[in-house]
Amino acid sequence: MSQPATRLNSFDVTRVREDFPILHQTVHGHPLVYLDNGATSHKPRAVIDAVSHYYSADNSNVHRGVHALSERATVAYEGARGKVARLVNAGSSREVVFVRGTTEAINLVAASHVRPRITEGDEIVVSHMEHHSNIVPWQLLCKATGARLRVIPVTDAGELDMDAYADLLGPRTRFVSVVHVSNALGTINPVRRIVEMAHAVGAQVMLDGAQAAPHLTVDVQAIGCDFYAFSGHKIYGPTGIGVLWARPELLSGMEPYQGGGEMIRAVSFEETTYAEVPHKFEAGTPNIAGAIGLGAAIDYLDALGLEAVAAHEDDLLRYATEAVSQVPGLRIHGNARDKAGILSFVVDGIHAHDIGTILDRRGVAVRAGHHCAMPLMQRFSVAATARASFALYNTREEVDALVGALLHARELFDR
Ligand code: C6P
Repeated sequence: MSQPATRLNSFDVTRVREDFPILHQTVHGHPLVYLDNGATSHKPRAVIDAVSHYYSADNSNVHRGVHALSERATVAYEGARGKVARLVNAGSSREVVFVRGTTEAINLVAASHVRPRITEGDEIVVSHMEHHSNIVPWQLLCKATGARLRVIPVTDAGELDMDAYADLLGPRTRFVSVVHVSNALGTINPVRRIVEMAHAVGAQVMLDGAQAAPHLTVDVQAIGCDFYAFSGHKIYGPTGIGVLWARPELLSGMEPYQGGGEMIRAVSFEETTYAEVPHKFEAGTPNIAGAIGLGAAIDYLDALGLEAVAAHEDDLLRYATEAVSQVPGLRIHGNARDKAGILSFVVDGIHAHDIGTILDRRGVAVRAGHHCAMPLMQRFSVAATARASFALYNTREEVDALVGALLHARELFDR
């Protein structure tokens, strides 16, 4: 396995880039500048090797076999759970459920925890900056139960209106589910306060950490939340693997999400008893290679040092925010005081999709669209934005390439 490139305080991005084979290619004759990390990030050699090693040396099902390969696979799979637990500072690895991704984690909590505890007239609070995966599961739940969805407004700067949040909370509030870092604005929400305020009225809180886990140090105990979710593929791990962290006493009291093998203790036609948490929530053969790859991604991040990574990304975001101001007619959406990793913008007279296409011809990959946050786009009266999202392997030179390509787009449209 390749050794990580740097250690804390000596973040050498040139060396780091050598760990990512995919970065070294040209697109339409230009060096690839990959700024679509919010959608998914690339994988270091260590992750690719870990997945490959599992399939070439250890491939077997977990928790079932008594033979050597199955034991090795189980150790690696459960080892990955322990790494996730340490990453988010969980009390124990039993608090970590492997799921497909953030979307499945939210659906699991909605179905297994909230739905059995909610009645008509109860309220669920989300915010106006949520990804669809933190809106639609709650809408489905409200439709089925008669509960009401309440929405925290977003200010023009792209921050949550915390006074309005305080006003929304009340005796009917049962559950609050908000995003830690917005995928369309980059805003870092004040999650500790959000949790404190919800707990003060007896409501529980889930945080969507899909865009936070790649950029911030997440400490679920310090935040005080009840549930936390993130996706492996956005933190340099494989697709199809994600994490639900939950307070152990809540997990124990939750209904199973799916039934099948792995999640049972004993089955008869009269009665089935369930396995201990977290296995109770992992029916069927899990994504073993995905979990092992995620564990390798966490090791990789750990070796680089999460603080060094965050500082590097913060520098890039500040540099980019300043640099894009050279582009005539460019407006940034999302000017919160606390931001991470994401620069969303529109350019007067050029549709976001055209920006995406023109940039691509220059080798610059950004996302253009509604970013699965249509209510937020409506809030800002735009159909779409272009979004540059940064990862630990991006450089200031790549930001310069982005700006150059944007100036080129401006020229084309001004002709
Ligand atoms: N956002 C983006 O380009 P999944 O698909 O389950 O791994 O993650 C869903 C999800 C949930 N919450 C937030 C804040 C997200 O950003 C995402 C995924 C990608 O912004 C793809 S739409």
